[in-house]
Amino acid sequence: MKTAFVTGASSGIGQATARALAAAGFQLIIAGRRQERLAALAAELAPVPVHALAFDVRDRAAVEAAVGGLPAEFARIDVLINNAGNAHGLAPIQDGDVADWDAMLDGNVKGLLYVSRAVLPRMGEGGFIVNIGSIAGHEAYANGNVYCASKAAVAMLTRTMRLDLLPRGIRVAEVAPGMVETEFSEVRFKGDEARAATVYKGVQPLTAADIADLIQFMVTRPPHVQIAEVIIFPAAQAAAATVRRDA
Ligand code: NDP
Ligand code: 8X3
Repeated sequence: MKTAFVTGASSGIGQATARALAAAGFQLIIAGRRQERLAALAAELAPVPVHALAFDVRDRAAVEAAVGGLPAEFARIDVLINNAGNAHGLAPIQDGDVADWDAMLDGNVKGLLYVSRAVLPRMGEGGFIVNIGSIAGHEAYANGNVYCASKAAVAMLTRTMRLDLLPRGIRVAEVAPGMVETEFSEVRFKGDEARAATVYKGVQPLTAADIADLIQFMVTRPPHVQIAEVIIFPAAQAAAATVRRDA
C-alpha cells in the first residue's frame, strides 16, 4: 500500500484530500495542530491505516521529531501534500501586524520547507510532492502583500524543487486555487464569521472536495506523467480580485 502524507489535514482542503487519497487506495499520515480533529478523521477513514501527527509546522524541532518517529509501516512516503497554511489579516502594508507576517512566512514558507526536508529522505523514485500555493502567489491583490509573497515563494520553491529532485525521480507540482470555501477566511479574519461570509457572498466558490479531486487525479497519473502547475478557479472567478457576483 502506498503512503500519502497530508499536512493541514484537520480542516478544509487537507481534510478533503486525505479522504480522496484514502478512497484512491493510499494509507495516510495526517498532520495538523488540532489533535482531536485528526483523531476524528482517522476514525472516519477506518479501516484505512492512518497515522496522525500533531505538530506546528513552524516548529522545526517538532517537525523533525514527528517525522523521525514514524513507525516502520509508515516510514516510506510516496506522496507528500504540503497543504498546511493560512492567511492572517488583510491590511495595507503600512498597517500590517508583524505577528501576522511572521505567522504567514513561518507557516506557509518555512513550514513547507521543514516538512519537505524531513520527508525527503523517506521518499524514493516515483515519489510526488504537491505544494498548495494560491492564485495569490501568481497575482498581486490589494492588501494581500505578505500572504501573496508567501505563496509566490511556494510557487518558486515548487519550480526549484522540481529541478533539484529530477535526478531522484521525484515529481513536484503546485496547485494554486482561487476562492475555496473552507475555514480559510475565518482564520484570515480572526474568527469574524460575518466578514468571512462576505468573501463568498453572491458567488459559488470551489469546495475543498473540488481541490481534492484534482490532487487525487494528479498523484494517480502513471509514473511518467508530471502535471507541474495548475491554477483552479470557480467558474465565477477570472482573476484574484475579479469575481462575478449575483446581485
Ligand atoms: P483551513 O483553514 O480550512 O485549513 C488550514 C489547515 O492548515 C488546517 O488543517 C490547519 O490545521 C493547518 N495549519 C495552519 N497553520 C498551521 C501550522 N502552523 N502548523 C500546522 N498546521 C497548520 O484552510 P484551507 O483548507 O483553505 O487552506 C489549506 C491551504 O490552501 C493553505 O495553504 C491555503 O493558503 C491554501 N489556499 C486556500 C484557498 C482558499 O480560498 N481557501 C485558496 C488558495 C490556497 P490546525 O489549525 O489544526 O493546525
Ligand atoms: C486564497 C485565495 O485570493 O484569498 O489563497 O488569496 S486568495
